[in-house]
Amino acid sequence: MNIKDKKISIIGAELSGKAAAKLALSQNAVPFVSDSRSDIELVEAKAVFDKLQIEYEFGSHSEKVFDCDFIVTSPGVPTNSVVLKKAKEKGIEIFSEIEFASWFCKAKIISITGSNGKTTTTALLNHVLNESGLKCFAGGNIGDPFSDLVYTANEDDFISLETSSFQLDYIKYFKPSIAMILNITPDHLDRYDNSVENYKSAKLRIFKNQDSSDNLILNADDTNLHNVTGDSFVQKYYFSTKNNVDKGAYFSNGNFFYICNDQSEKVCTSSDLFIKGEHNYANALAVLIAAKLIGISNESIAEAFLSFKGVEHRLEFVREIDGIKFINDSKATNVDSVWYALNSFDEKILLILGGKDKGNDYNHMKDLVISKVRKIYAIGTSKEVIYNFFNQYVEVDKKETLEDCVNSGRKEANKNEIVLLSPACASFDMFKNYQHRGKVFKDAVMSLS
Ligand code: UMA
Ligand code: ADP
Repeated sequence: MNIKDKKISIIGAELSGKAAAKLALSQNAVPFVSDSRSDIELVEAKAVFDKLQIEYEFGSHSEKVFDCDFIVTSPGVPTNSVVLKKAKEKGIEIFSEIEFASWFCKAKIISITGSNGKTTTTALLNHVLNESGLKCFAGGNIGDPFSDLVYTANEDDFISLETSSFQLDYIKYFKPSIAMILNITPDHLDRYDNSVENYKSAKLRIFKNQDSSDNLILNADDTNLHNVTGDSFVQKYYFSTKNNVDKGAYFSNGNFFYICNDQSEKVCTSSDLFIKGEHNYANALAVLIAAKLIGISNESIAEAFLSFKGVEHRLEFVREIDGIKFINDSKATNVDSVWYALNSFDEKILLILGGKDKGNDYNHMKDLVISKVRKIYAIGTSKEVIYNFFNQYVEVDKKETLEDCVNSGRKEANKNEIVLLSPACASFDMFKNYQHRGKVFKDAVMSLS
């Protein structure tokens, strides 16, 4: 794609915006970055743009935004924001940052989406490929913007690309050689007019440009992913932790199997996988299919599964004191991920729940809470909703801070019980992000005597 001298307006000056602006510059285009936040909040971006002599405006989106050939938008900018609505009215094409980056990507893209498990799966796939001697880069929603990766990744390399629904909202030609949809459960409904269908449609866009030379990996256990491919010619593979599948991978009697052309083979066993829980078997099965399609040996897959120790803030063991385990699952920002967290333990749990609610339906986790949770500590702006919903089933204490929850958990948990931060909500009401929330939790746990 030749974008020399094209005027590109970039919305958002955080990770995606900075990376897209640098990429545009490297292609001899003329980027202009616009962010609605003030320069006091964007000190780092200002320094980057000043150094590279990239033009920008902070504080609001002026009419200058619309004086361009096209717009590249950051994932966090809502589709119904004034700036994007105006651009649409004016007939200006809008592309997401991953769409833009894909124009310049020589490496093979493996794009991973889903409501839960994206980061774990992206990181595990990256690990398996690198451990087996291939060159793979992980990026996208996981943290390093796709635009930053395209310089170093060559034709023979791979990009393990965590892809959010926000990033898929504005794709046009984006065409991964392998795509995965891990699951679809309600999340981010505040961004999709409270419509699960709208949210699902965004996720399904991942394979919209794939053809018979590409592969799509789907979760057979998720009814939301049944009969979704319509008349697409993409090669379909399925994974299941519950039943056998005709083509793809499944988990049975403690073993991981791969099946293709009616030939089924055992690849490895559950003891080869360090990360635990049924949800991680599902993530591993999706990775296994991609690895087999790429031609990685069963031995290499098994070895890499064992040496992958998981990702911070996902059911992360923090400390054990007097037989009480403290687990950080700060990344559990929706009800489904908490369901899987609760399902992963046999012990009784004191659960820290709450934050910024994105439209949760707590009915889905009610039964597991009744059977596994002894007490809930409710925090954040959703604490009243949580109290009102769960108080009839289990004891709920409303707390002001995460430190209060940790201190109470230490006092009130018995030996062989778990204090689990798995909040089912976003963190932004009390913290910078989920990483910050997880760190505050871990610091509080580490300072317990
Ligand atoms: N902004 C405007 N105008 C608006 C709205 C926002 O200028 O109308 C500006 C904000 O002032 C801000 C910038 O846009 O400065 C923020 O953009 P952003 O939120 O997209 O920030 P990035 O740093 O570019 O982060 C994004 C992803 N963020 C979101 O999707 C919300 C990061 O995923 C991702 O790691 C990063 O790109 C690199 O690819 C984070 C996330 O929370 C981790 N993702 C969601 C999730 O995982 O659930 C989808
Ligand atoms: P994402 O990037 O999609 O948010 P993560 O790998 O960061 O996914 O995990 C987010 C949360 O969901 C964590 O609490 C984790 O334990 C849980 N989780 C991981 N994989 C799955 C899965 N396949 N299904 C449901 N929950 C999962």
